[in-house]
Order: sequence, then C-alpha cells, then structure tokens
Amino acid sequence: MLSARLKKGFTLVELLVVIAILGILAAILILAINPAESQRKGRDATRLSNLEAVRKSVDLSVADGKVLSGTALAPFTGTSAGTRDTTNVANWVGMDVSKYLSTLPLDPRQNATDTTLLSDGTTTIAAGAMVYTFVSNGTTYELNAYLESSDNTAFAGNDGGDQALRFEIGTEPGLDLSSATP
Ligand SMILES: [Ca+2]
Ligand SMILES: [Ca+2]
Repeated sequence: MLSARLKKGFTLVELLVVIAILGILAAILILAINPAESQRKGRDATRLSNLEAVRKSVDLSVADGKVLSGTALAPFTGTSAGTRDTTNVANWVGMDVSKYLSTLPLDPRQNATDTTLLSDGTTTIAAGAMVYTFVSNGTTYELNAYLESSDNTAFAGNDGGDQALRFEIGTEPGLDLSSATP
C-alpha cells in the first residue's frame, strides 16, 4: 500500500496545499521583517548616535574653553556633510568642535527628495526639511532630530523636552530653547 502510494507521487491537492502553506509562511515572514520599518529604525538609530556624538563634541569643546553660539542658527541644508572650521561656514552648531568631531553629521534623510513620515504615523516633513537643529543662548543648548519609527514615539515624547515628535538632548533645562513644531 505504502509503496504504491510513493510511486503515485503527490496528488494535485497535496501540492496545492503545500504551495498555499508556503505562501502563508512567506507572507508572515515579510510582515515580520517589514523592510521599510527596519530602514526607519536604522535611520533613527543613526540619528540618536549622531546627536550623541555632537553633544559630546560640544561639551568637550566647551570644557576646552570654546564659547557656545548665543544665536539660533539656521540648520545647514546643503547636500554635503557640514564642516566644523573656525569660520563656521556650513557649521550648524556655530562653534569649532573639530578637535572632537571631524565632520558634523547630517540627518540620513536631509537630501531625500520626498516627504518623510514621522513616528506618529501622520505628520510629514517636507523634502529638505529633515535636518538636525542646534539652538543655544550662549550658556545652554539643545540638539534636535525628528524620529521616524513608530517604535520611537514614546522615546521622542519622553526625552524631557517640549516637542513630542523630536528627539531632544542638550544642557538646556526643560529643553525648551528649540520649540519649533514640525
Ligand atoms: Ca521630545
Ligand atoms: Ca525643545
């Protein structure tokens, strides 16, 4: 009986069932991996690491006696990485931090040509407006970045700052020097 069945091979119905099961497994796998969400998470991780590096370079430079800019700087919106030369050309923190950071980082989507959906799933940022920002009053400062992954809504909302959709760090108490809404 068994050998007869093996000789016969699979029936069409059995093959269709196997194909259907494989299809369902593939769909579950694609949903689980979610490449777009993985990319958003990756870019957010870059943003957090970039801002931490900038914060460190600013703090160390201040400790060295460099002076914080007392004005709100327009974010660098060029297409290349900002420099940190002493003339502050294209330097979006407005002070020389070159001893600790060779190149000021830019947001991973600063040069994107389409809009960016933020972590709340509804707010969008126009092309060219996904930029890191730095604001200082000459004594304290605040660094901001938008976040994209829905996993980071609570993170951006509970960083001690006044903007729910921005990741805010710095030395400003309340982190309310920069209050620009998306
Ligand atoms: Ca925030
Ligand atoms: Ca703020």
